[in-house]
Amino acid sequence: MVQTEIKSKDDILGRARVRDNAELQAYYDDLAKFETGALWTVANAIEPWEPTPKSAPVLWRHSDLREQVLRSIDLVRPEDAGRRVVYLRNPKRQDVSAACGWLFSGIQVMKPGEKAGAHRHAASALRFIMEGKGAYTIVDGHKMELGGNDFVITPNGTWHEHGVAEDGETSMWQDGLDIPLTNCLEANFYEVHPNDYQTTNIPLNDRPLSWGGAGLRPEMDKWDKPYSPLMRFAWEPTYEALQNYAKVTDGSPYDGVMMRYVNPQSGDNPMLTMGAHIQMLRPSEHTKAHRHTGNVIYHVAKGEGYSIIGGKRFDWKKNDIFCVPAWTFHEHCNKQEREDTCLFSFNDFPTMEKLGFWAEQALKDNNGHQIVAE
Ligand code: 1HN
Repeated sequence: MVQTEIKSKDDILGRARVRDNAELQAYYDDLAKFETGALWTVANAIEPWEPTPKSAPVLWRHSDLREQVLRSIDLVRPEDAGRRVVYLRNPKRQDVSAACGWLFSGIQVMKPGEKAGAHRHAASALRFIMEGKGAYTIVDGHKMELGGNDFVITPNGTWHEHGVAEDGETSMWQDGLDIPLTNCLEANFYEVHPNDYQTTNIPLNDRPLSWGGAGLRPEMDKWDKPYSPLMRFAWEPTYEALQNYAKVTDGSPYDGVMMRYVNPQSGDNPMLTMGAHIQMLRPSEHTKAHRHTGNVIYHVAKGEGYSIIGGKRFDWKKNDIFCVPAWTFHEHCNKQEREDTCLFSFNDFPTMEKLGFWAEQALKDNNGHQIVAE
């Protein structure tokens, strides 16, 4: 039968457009008996015209979550839970426990004197500190103290444990992991430390003390690992760098004043699979909309504003977390007229770039701004 009637965007030469009939159905049934199928029955679904993200844009409000996270302290011990984490569940990614795309995120809480044991896994992890005093993490024997808005990495395969000093305060941080990605690729391993906790002679804070000097490379610190020798990026120098950069740049029309956390030895991303940014929106700054491959999870580090993501407005303030799924238009706005606002974010861009999947597009219509759905 000759097909002439155009039914959809897919009904063109170069797309699968075979109409069903009884003879074909019988053929498909026979193919199925041998664990096979006709490509043209699935071709359009596995070859979308452009990325079709499964994740929904979501805002997780600190005002909702803080109390819920604190409740877990009296309900479970880190020794029993492994990690006392309330994870952020994307309504459309519950099957893989992802917050967005193939990225996991959660909020972890520990009280003074608590210690979560050492383990390692193929997935990479990062943390952004929200509140508390005396928190620390130990990564392959390198113990680092953590303060508010510090960013710390746990590269794949490194032993890691966390705790809060006896004289510290209950501490909370956001965890970010590529564990859904690692599981999707069927590459995850998990191991518990044979001695439960690491023992180390390495001086406290040796990573930031060796590599934290801007533009300075420690001559005697030989580092041949594929991840950053600077594992903790403290907030004060980060914010100072942003403020300085803001003095001499107009910034990006899509991201404002944006800086990437990098491995100071190589200039590459701090870890192989995940990247991170800090960005500043100046008073009343409203960026233009763009979209790109790769998923992003944002954490409001300072101030308040809103983002329009996929045509929907999300109003946020300090310690709120929100996500921008792949290939979804997004723009950000600082609602404050006198103060800057800062967004920390982490992403899967290094994976996208290494696989050759990076793509980016500006919104052309409506002067670069989305129309907000009511
Ligand atoms: C993990 O190892 C940590 O080390 C936190 O603090 C969250 C979520 C899934 C798998 C491993 C941590 C995690 C995790």
